[in-house]
Amino acid sequence: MYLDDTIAAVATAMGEGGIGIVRISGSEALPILGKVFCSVKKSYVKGGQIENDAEMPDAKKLFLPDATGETIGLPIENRRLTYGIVTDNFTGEMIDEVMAVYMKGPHSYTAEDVVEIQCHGSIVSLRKILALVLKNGARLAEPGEFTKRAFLNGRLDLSQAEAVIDLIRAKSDKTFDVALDQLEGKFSKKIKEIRADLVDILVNITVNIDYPDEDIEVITYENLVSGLTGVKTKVDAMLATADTGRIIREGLNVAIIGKPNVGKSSLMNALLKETRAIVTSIPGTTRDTIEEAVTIRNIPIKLTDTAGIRQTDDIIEKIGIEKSKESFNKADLVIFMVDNSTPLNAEDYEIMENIGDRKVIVIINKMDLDSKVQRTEVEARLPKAVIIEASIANDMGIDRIEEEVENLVYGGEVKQGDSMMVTNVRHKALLEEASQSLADAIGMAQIGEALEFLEIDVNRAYEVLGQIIGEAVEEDIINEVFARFCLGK
Ligand SMILES: Nc1nc2c(ncn2[C@@H]2O[C@H](COP(=O)(O)OP(=O)(O)OP(=O)(O)O)[C@@H](O)[C@H]2O)c(=O)[nH]1
Ligand SMILES: [Mg+2]
Repeated sequence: MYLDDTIAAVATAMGEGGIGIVRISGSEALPILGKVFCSVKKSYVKGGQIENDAEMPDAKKLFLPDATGETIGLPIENRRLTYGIVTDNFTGEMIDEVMAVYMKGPHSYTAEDVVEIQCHGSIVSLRKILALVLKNGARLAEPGEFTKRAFLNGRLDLSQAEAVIDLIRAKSDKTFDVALDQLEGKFSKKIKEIRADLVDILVNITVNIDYPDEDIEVITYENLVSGLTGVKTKVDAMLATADTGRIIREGLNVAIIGKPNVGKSSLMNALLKETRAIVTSIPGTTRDTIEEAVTIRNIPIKLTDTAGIRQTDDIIEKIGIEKSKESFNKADLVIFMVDNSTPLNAEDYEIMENIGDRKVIVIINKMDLDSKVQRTEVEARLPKAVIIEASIANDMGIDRIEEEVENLVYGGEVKQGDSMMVTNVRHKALLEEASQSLADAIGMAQIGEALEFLEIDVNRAYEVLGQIIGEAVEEDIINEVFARFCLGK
């Protein structure tokens, strides 16, 4: 990591847009801007030549985009958008009309000097300006490097930096909210609170090990067990949100499964609110799996409609059915649909057998027709399933289905408004490790193990929690010990 060089990149999406932004960060950001940007009207610089400088106030002359060394133009003020022209300082060619802003470090995104050039959002303009900035000494930034610098410069902690990526990638309101809270530091604060609890315990342990003869509070195993258990409870409470968090972040994989002609594609269309899949009365209409993204009650969902599962000699249908089974295996949630107007048969039973213990919503569809299927027949085979009676073609039961999807995701534990959630697999793994270390430490305290052994596990928990927010470890514990106890020896 070379923090002393200056990096640049296009900060907006590479496509057609009203504006596009080239971002520069580092000590050379402002000098580079000075070489390529001139804050005067178009008429002043054309082809690098000053056409009419009569109106330019002398005192404010600052930048000149040609190689003559002369300066002209209004000075760039900190955090103030300035209108001007970007001109190639090597060839004199005018590139684009832009707005430029300079954000002096440390009050900038990266905590370094940052310059952003807003040009017309064409790939041509963006490429040319970026190339020019690079030619003037900046280095092309690596992916995420601006945020990495914000972290290395201490403006964001690690989990906040990760939240930036989540924010950018958020596809649903909920994902966005969770990431925003994480960026604001609510998540880090929680981790810091837990670590502060651990420091208290660690300090006690360390002092008792190193200075047993000093006149200090003697630690009891009873206290240790209760203290550590308190911390572990908090870690576990965070972990409990992780499954929901992952779904919120990555989306829930939902597969609609059933024998042919039960109404799977009709349900797909109803949930998408568009006619995406072909619906006909011919069994075997859907031959390939159809995947679509949809947001149901703020939950991002990958919805898959599948080919009806049955015995068939048709080669294409056979392949489709294989794919149905794959979707079934991958799904976080299975929606199993049966047709109320025909008695359950071997095909239905086989699918039910395969569902076994998995999360499932059973839809008894076509309730508008004469009943040939009893709820109890399904209950007998899938005692844990949520069963919904519906008539998709008549728009009945869709609400209930959406409601049950939501219930299953939130598991009744995490409330909608609660955005303090573990959404990141790295965080989840570290929290699990912390929880395990704490469990080990508690176990040792319960049987009165030597403090030295306990300390290793408590330290480990403290360390892995620190890794979540990217904090340096050992040193702060040491500092804390001496600050509190004034041992001074
Ligand atoms: N009476 C009635 N008919 C329905 C209902 N829902 C769907 N259908 C009809 O059932 C037939 C099959 O619907 P699809 O949605 O194509 O069924 P599918 O499960 O996707 O069928 P395959 O793709 O062949 O596996 C169509 O004629 C639908 O109009 C319902 O609630 N009531
Ligand atoms: Mg279909």
